Amino acid sequence: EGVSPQEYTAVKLEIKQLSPEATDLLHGVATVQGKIFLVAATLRPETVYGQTCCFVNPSIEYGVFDVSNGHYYITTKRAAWNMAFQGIYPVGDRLPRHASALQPLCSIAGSALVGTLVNAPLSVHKDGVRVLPLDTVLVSKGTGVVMSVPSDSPDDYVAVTDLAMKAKRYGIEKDWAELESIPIIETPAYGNLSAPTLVNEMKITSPRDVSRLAIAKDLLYKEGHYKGKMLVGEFAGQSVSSVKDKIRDKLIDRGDAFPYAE
Ligand code: A2H
Repeated sequence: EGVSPQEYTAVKLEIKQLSPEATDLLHGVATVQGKIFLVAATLRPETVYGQTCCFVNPSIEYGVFDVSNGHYYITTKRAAWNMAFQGIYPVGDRLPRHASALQPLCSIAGSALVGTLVNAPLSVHKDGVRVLPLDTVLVSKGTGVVMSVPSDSPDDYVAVTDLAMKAKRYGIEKDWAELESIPIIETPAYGNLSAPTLVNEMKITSPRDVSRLAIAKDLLYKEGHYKGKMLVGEFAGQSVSSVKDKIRDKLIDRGDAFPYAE
């Protein structure tokens, strides 16, 4: 991590149907009435078109936070606290003196969220995508919620492949990890499903192959950003570098995202 702030796009994944465990938990919290969102932090907002699922770390304790417009955000407490300083929660000048200014309405373990169905804005999967467990999701980065785009992220591709293969062990339905990846970005070096192509070329088979996944991620990030061309959506045919910010702005205008830095 460098010294300059990381500018994320925080993508709002509205909950369409809570998992049974999360339903029980939130049922008791009378104040939670309205729209609940899992908020995913991404550096590649142009990949929202290809979202096929959403990752949480089963052992992280997330919080449900009141945005007080009938909206509730689920993120790590750490991220919510950062967001409070960025004006995302209406705590005003109560910050930073009183740490209690922003408390979650309730806590919820990532494991309890698994199986929840969320809306993925602009994704080709209009019926929603599932929340799946991934223990490499860090509590110390972003919101602790990751939108999964297996077509363009080596980490995501290896993770969903592993989840589908060991669905029983993870306590998930196999189908949840197997929503189809459709081509969303074309790159000269790795074609139109660049992450699967590169991961298979490099013969990476395990999510625990962290060092080689980091290399793949680096290669693809550069290739996708500097040489990628959009294949879907309003900006199809244009270069990723020229439309990345436009797609981010579009998500923000639609109320599907907000800027988040840390
Ligand atoms: B990116 P950086 Cl398609 N733990 O979004 C682990 N990973 C996290 C995280 C956390 N708490 N929070 C965010 N991330 C992921 C899309 C994407 C991403 C694609 C390709 C590459 C890529 C879809 N997943 O990231 O360490 C999120 O995944 C490669 C840089 O802050 C986020 O962007 O640089 C990225 O890592 C942020 O990583």
